[in-house]
Amino acid sequence: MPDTPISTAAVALLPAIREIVGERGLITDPADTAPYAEDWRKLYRGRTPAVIRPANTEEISAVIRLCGQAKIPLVPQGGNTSMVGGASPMEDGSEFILALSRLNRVRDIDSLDMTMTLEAGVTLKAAQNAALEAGCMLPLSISSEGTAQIGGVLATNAGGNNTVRYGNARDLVLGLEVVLADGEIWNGLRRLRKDNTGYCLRQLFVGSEGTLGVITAAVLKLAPRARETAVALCAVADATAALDLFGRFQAHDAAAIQAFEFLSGAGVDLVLRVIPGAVLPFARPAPAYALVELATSRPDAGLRASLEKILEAALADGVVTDAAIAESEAQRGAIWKLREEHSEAQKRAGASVKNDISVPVSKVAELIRRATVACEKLIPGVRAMPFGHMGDGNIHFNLVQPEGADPTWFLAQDHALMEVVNAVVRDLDGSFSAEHGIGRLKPYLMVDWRGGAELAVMQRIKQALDPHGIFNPGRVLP
Ligand code: 2HG
Ligand code: ZN
Repeated sequence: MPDTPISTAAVALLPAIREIVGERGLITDPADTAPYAEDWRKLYRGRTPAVIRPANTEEISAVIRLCGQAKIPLVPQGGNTSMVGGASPMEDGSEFILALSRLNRVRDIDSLDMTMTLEAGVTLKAAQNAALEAGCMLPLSISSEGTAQIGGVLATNAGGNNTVRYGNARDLVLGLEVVLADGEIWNGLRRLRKDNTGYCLRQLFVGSEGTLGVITAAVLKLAPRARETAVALCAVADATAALDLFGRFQAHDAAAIQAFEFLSGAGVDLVLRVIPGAVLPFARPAPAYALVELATSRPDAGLRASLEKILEAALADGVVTDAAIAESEAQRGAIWKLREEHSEAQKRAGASVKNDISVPVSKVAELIRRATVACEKLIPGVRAMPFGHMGDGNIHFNLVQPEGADPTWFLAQDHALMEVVNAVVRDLDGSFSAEHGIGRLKPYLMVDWRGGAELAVMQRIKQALDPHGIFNPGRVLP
């Protein structure tokens, strides 16, 4: 822990903040603030004078007004599941954490409008369940959905497993309520499918990672609930074969593809080794796997039959070497477990460097092949475990430290590894941050990747909306 003093200016503000949020809304004991100040990956151990937990939008507005006047920065935080330190305070104790978790009401669900209005602190899982109870579906699914909260999901424009069909969080947002830097509340909770009235403000806040305003509530689009789902795990020789398989599903019935995920053999082996209860549904491990989920809201769509037909043809053509179709909810869960436990398994295997990258879908196999060669050349023994959302072109090109290597040494190689991976990404017209955002980890890359007019416009927007730099300073923009 650094021993610089916690910001005295921030501490001086605490009595006034306590007046607004009450005793229940303020955590100041360092033992209690510590879990909020550390990120999920334990890469950032920050400090904060206090975690502020307002009970409603009005309290947030009053707190922000106060912090704006005193120019004390705030780090908005939802479920604290960021992969890039976007919700972690700095080490110098200069920033408050603004936790949204007490704003946890689903305000309204309308199954004719197919919308839900909910507050920022509702977990994604709770939102999904509420939609299901109303006979609809919230079609956003990420591995951290049990903990991640709607505010953070929107502020980071989360993507996840269903982007191939429904787009990212951005594509599901119809309206927002946001507290601005001067404390004003913008109520943009409209439920309209068409609304061409000037600039689309809500989309400015989605993906801004808490640097432009604090999202306190949202209206999300819902989808019809699936009547039939079919899931299969397919053993393949490599990413090229997986992409071939994706093309076959797309050609047959693109609209039925709910998720199409790629898994490396090394990644699945690791899950099987370190995650209790993980089971491979094949007699032998394969070099790689594709996980496909089809879903439809149409009755009698014959999904299972089309899944079998496509897999039979792919087996006959040698594109797939083995396939396991889930026969029950339990089997479906077991297949998804092999996918969803990748992050946890990699965390248990020591230090890892994450590259959350995207390329045009047609280039995914080339990306994996070239980036693997480049990383193995740079660090012999490094364990490339690419996985993720092949159907939308987003791969988590994660690198686990060589067996027995010093984790601190390996983590110090992160920029070098990211550089060789990003050189391939750039060559393939991709992005260095597909769905996890920029956070504290990657602002330095913005100059090179988004320099010139694009970065200049972003900086002007930041200056206009947050003139005193109180919202998540130093994140996103360099
Ligand atoms: C996922 O797709 C998440 O599971 C996390 O985006 C990916 O751990 C990762 O790198
Ligand atoms: Zn992902």
